[in-house]
Amino acid sequence: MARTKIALIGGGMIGGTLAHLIGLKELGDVVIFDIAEGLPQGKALDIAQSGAVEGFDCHLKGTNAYADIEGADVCIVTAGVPRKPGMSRDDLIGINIKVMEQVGAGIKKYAPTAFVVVITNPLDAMVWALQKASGLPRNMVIGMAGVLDTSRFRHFLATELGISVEDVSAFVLGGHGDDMVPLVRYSTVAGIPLPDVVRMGWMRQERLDEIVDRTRKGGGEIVALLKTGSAYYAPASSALEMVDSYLKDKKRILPCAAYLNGEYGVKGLYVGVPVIVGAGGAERIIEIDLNAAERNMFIKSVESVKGLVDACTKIAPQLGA
Ligand code: A3D
Repeated sequence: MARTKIALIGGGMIGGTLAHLIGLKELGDVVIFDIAEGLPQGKALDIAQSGAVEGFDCHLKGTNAYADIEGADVCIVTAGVPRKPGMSRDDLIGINIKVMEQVGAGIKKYAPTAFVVVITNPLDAMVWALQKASGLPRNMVIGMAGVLDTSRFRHFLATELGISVEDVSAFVLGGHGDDMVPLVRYSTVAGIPLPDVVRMGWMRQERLDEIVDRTRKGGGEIVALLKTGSAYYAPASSALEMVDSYLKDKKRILPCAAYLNGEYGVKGLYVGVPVIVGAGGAERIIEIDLNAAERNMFIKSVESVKGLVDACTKIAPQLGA
């Protein structure tokens, strides 16, 4: 039986964390590709040596050659630059669109049947660019953001209520920006919708509003603390939840940036929505009912994504064709 091969395109903070987690979870063998010479090789060797202590069998290779990702079952893309304090995700577009063009060409040539998860920011525009540049089927290219955003929401809620994070389920829609849409009505504590948690007197409405706001700005809070880059532990865990569902055909329903072809009234954009992730990649988009306020927030978020994609097509017109 062939061993699963996972290619990490970008071996920086998230790429290195992904490689270590993949080893610990024995999800597959790992190739770390990066343009920086020595970095992917050094990380691969370091993590491989942790296998003896942790007791995992995983072949790891660091490389500067795309040929080494040949035949990968999964590619996780973090190549590019992250935010520094004072920068928005959108400030990264000029550099990262060029990176997506290179990465797309590499994946097209060497791993055209892979399931691809994009993490590079600004996420909803970069996953669009990567799909265009690689020409891979749209259902096989998705973006990671919603799993991370919901994990932040769940963490804040569980801490506030003093309960296990396992009993908090959260729902986030829209683009991965500060105007993302945390859906309070569809988020629950042990099955109890958050509006009922407020009605029961367990949490004040103002406190819930503060948590929603903190979730929206969750990435920026970490950038301000770290000062030299952005979050990487939770983003890596979040991407692997999606990869795990693909590799094991679990059919988890996960919030992912998926290509919309009319769903939610949106056509031709990648936007965060609930998706069934299985062996067929993004197998089905779940359309939930939105009330007027939720729909307005969603439309605003989609407008932001559209603005970013328009900016991409100005820098790289060949992608828009
Ligand atoms: P970092 O540690 O800088 O790693 C990026 C790596 O990409 C570096 O090792 C670079 O050498 C490498 N790289 C640059 N250009 C290329 C290229 N052309 N080909 C191959 N490799 C290249 O960043 P990071 O790992 O902290 O973050 C990676 C990306 O993820 C950034 O764009 C972040 O903004 C983004 N990010 C997204 C989320 C989401 O939730 C969507 C969360 C956190 C970070």
